[in-house]
Amino acid sequence: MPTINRILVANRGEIAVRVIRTCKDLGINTVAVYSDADKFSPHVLLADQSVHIGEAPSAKSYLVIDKIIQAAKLTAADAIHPGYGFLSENPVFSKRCADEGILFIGPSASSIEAMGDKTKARELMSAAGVPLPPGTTEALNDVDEASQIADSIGYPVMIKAAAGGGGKGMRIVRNPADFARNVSMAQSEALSAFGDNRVYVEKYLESPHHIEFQILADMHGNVIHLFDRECSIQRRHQKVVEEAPSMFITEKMRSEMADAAVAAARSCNYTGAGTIEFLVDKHRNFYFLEMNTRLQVEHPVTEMITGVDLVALQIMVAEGLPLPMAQEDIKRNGHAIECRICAEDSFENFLPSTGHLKRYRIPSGPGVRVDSGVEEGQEVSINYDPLLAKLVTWGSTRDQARQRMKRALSEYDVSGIKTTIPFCSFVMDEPSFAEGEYDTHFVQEYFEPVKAALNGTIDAHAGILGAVLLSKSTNTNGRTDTQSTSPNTPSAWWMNRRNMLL
Ligand code: MV4
Repeated sequence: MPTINRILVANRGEIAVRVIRTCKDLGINTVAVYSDADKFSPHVLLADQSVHIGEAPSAKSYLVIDKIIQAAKLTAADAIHPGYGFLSENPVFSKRCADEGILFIGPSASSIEAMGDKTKARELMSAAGVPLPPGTTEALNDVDEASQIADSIGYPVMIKAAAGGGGKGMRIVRNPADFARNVSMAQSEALSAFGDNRVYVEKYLESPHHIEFQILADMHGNVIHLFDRECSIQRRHQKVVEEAPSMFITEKMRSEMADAAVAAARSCNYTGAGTIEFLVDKHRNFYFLEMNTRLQVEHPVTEMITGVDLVALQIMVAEGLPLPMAQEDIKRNGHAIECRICAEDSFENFLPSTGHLKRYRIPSGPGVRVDSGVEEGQEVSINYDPLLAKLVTWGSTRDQARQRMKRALSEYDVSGIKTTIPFCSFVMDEPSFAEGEYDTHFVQEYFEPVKAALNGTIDAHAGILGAVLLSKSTNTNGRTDTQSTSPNTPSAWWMNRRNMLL
């Protein structure tokens, strides 16, 4: 069994920092890679070693497989953690690591490939008995035949790119007369975006919930799930606020969806951490959407309610060790909410905001976790994802987590660039969120009208939302619970061979 002594983290920002922290907990050496723009970034300062890999644009640094492999060889790293984005779901990279004798901390190239092809994924899920939105599992060839299929599914339908995912290359068709035209447009869009013109058709679900399950699989056939996350608050297919557990599903559904998620992971011989995304319609029917073969941005909400370190477990299973716990050992405790703190102007269509981080003070206190990838004084450029940090709060109840989030957002002090902090404060105070009754139309339904009203009057930042942001939350229920109240008391098998607590 390979033992990992040194991990190269092929990423930057908050996720590189997140991974390095667990490596340190486990006594594993770390290597950071950095572009011209990241010479003094936190992930570089935190790692034991660092290797410069090129110019600021990611196409010339973080995305160049040869440079990452070269850096791993130079530093004698045994393994590479890809984080999310960049090379994390690139089967060529996973394969290259294997060929070079470097452990890729993630699934095999074949699992990544199978789930990256959305028609292939639908085929596998269908065979595994996982419910799918009605539609085709094969790419559309003949438009007339496809049109008949759409008729039998019933309108509205959605045309999706086989090579797409995450909302890229999708079209809603509400009317049979528009079908053929939309198929050919979708095909040419898919060809130019992905170099693959295959598209398929699905029943379009109105106002669904986006609910996903975290799974973990080892190389010994053990697959477990770590419950669900509600990710319905999105704008332009980017999640902004996530929480665990979902308020929408019943315990019976939770257990059915968890079984489906485990079956989905088994169907592609999955190993490592993965996420099965589902759409849940208003009648509470659930359908497989896609599988993400990486650690997700929103993984901390799962960590907060289960007390598990997902990165530590990714490393263990990559080494070939069996999962140190069984399904029945995974318990839920309390509620967690995550707000994505992005360098974006929420009031200008979430346009990326760049500049000098003149002031950057992060919140802390009971039930607060901040996974941040930037520091005061840094430049925020357009070269990378606008995610600066994730603010996560835990509470023994959902409302305690929400009150703590309001307090933490009000403590967050950023100047020099615009962030999604005021938007997140708006979400926390919006009654539909406070009640836990919202779906994927949240931003459209509740934020857009408020924004329009504000833009019609005064500077939004000095307006109502500014007041919300500045107001200090006083209600934390007088409780001082922190993560340490987790019931997941360590027992002997929770200790790995490094004698570390997971
Ligand atoms: C859908 C859908 C309705 N019906 N598929 C797929 C990727 C995701 N980011 C958007 N996707 C959707 N697929 C069917 N059959 C609605 C969406 C969708 C959506 C899903 C989750 C969260 C926000 C969304 C916003 C618009 C559309």
